Amino acid sequence: MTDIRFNPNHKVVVLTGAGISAESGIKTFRDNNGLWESHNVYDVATPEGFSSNPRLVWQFYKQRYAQLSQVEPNAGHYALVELEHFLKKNFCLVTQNIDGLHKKAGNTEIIEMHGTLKKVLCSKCNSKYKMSEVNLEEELPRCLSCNGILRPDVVWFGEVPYKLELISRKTMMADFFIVIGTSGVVYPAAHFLILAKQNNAYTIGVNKDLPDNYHFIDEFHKGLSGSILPSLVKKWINHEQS
Ligand code: BJW
Ligand code: ZN
Repeated sequence: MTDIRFNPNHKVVVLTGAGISAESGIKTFRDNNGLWESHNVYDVATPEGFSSNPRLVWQFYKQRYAQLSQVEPNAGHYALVELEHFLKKNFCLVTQNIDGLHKKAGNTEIIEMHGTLKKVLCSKCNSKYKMSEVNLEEELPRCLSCNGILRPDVVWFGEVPYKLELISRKTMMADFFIVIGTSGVVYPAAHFLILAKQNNAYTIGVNKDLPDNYHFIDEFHKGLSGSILPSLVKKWINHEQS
């Protein structure tokens, strides 16, 4: 394994998935006890599911929103704050998570490619509101300006994720691309690792199991991100040997 060290001029892109929040108590999607277990993915995470049963979809996302007030970032999230402090503008954090834990930990430059649970979107006029401004007692929250049905501002299957152009650009310029806690099953997120490799980045994986797209990883660290990421980051930024 290469003994890599970052310097502040290195451009580093980090892509995180549900695994980084697992140790905060948020269930991942595809592990055995995953979130989707009692729900068919297509019922709760597609525009078609929302059209046919918006109440069920709202029930699902209200539960997940309520959970956010009870969870805290873990050591894996905080390690990425340390990395951002070291790299400053050369650090780019892309997350598929909608839980806001990277921001709560203290990262500032975060691209939430699958949206966020903190906002809602009008399905009719596209107005956006904070989830905290919405009356969640209502079964189907409504838009204040057009009375359309509001929906969580998240990206469902069949929809185009946010900021793809920006993420592609950052990825193509990266010296290092680090994928943490994502199964590599969902595209286009899974494609960024491939794009990074094609553009000669050194690619690093951190996961408790090998992801689907592991062929594109140069250096893999098997383990729980909350346990192993803090010492990896310290080593990468040369604070201490470990
Ligand atoms: C740990 C750990 C610990 C656990 N430490 N590790 C056929 C082929 C290819 C693509 C398609 C296809 N058919 C359809 C598609 C497209 C589709 C897709 O990819 N489907 C696949 C399932 C096949 N994609 C889309 O529809 C996307 N849009 C799209 O393609 O638009 C068209 C287009 C785009 C661009 C260019 C041109 C056209 C949209 C995808 C939206 C995904 N949305 C969701 C829901 C978001 C809202 C919500 O959260 O409710 O996003 S689905 C769900 O999956 C969520 C996640 O962000 C996403 C990824 O999951 P993630 O994060 O990888 O979690 P898990 O559970 O899968 O994995 C956890 C990992 O952590 C595991 O590896 C564990 O080992 C690990 N782990 N504990 C370290 N402690
Ligand atoms: Zn509206």
